[in-house]
Amino acid sequence: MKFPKDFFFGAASASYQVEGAWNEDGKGVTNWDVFSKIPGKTFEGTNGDVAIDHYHRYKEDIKLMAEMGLDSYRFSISWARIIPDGRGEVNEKGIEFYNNLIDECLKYGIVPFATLYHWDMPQILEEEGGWLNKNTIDAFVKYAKVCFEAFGDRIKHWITFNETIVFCGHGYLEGSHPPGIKNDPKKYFMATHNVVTAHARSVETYKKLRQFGEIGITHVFSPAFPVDNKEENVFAAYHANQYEIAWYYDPVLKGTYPEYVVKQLKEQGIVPDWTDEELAVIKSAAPKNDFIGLNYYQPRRVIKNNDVGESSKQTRDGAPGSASFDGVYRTVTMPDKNYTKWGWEIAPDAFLEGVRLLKSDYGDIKLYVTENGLGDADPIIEGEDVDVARIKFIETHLKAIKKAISEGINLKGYYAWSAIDLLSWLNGYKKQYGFIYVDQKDNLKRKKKLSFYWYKKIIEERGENI
Ligand code: BGP
Repeated sequence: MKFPKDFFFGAASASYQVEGAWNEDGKGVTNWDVFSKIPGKTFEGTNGDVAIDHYHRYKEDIKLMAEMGLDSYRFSISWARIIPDGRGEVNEKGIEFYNNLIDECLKYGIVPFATLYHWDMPQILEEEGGWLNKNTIDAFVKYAKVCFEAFGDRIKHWITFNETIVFCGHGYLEGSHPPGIKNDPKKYFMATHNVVTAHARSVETYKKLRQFGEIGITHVFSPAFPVDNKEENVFAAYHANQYEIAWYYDPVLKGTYPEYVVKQLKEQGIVPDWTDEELAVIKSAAPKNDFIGLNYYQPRRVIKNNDVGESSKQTRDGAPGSASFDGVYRTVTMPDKNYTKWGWEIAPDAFLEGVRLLKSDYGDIKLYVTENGLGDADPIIEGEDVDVARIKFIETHLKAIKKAISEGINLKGYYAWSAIDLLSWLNGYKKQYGFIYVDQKDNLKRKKKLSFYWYKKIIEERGENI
């Protein structure tokens, strides 16, 4: 079987992780420009000031993507390039940059898939309370409208937010992303609700413009599975999925928050401060949401947390081994599973199981895998990046996607993370994901990896031999 004709074989990136040019052409300072420079916050103090200089080298990069045969490129727009102070004047130079980037994609027939918010927020807004301040919702909707009006003639696929659970969880529970607040569930839930509201209002705004494209949101897809059939562990997995899947997917797809979570938040006095008007727009926008983007890296294997009193104990970024913020469950590693060098489980089968569950909960909603990939310190042999492990990783995940499609799951595209080696938020440049190698020691020179040639062939054959 070949993948369907309208299935996108793509690859992704995010503005802060690739662009650099942090203070050029009128761009405003972002929360990440500031946060990454606080000593100890990022691996070896890396930051996105230069990143991989995609801002100046986008033509070269897109040419390589075209050579690889990408159907589509997912990138994000930096809010602070478009509206430097978050809510005021539009920066024409910022519009010009993304116009050029989009036109360069279209020149090669690459479909641009844009994310409006991949975590870099104008610093001024962050200082005014960021996602805790309801004015940020108005500012975001204005920014979204500016983008729809400027680029909507050519961009027909929009993602509002990337991984709300990550930037809110790291921002207000773990303190490892801006604004660096630790263990504050009240703020965490408040921020998530404001983001959901901003998403809903942006969907309404987009549909009113009648540009006849599609709009959705990208969520982390990390379904929880109990380690065994013990009732307490089955319950732990249920609880995890209510808080980390339903809390994010329900308002976008069903228009309401999950009762199970709302009830518990009420009991703890940490229910977000929401208005009837906000709840109404969340409800009215839900049927207009066109798709969900899934960022799938790994599932979670969970058990009941017996370490009473311990919560949010952090392990390495993203690796299993920590207790949930409420101390109810914990994620664990299992001896019979495979893990990456950074301790993330490799489990294409869990993806398949997860999307089957998603279908049973949410019906036939259109899905894209908007991120999936292997973070590795690639082997370099005689100057060549021979990333065999990445090929294997992507191949097995594409196989799972193919199976899902054959079962009638509405999956319309796959975006490998990432198109090109880039800056990892907390792991610097040593954790690589790309098809294209970027030589940090030689003027950021681009070089094709083994996976580049492999993915090119997969796309040419439309995945027939997977
Ligand atoms: C996702 C983010 C990406 C990217 C990826 C890999 O959560 O959306 O921006 O960073 O994870 O993460 P890491 O670089 O930490 O391995």
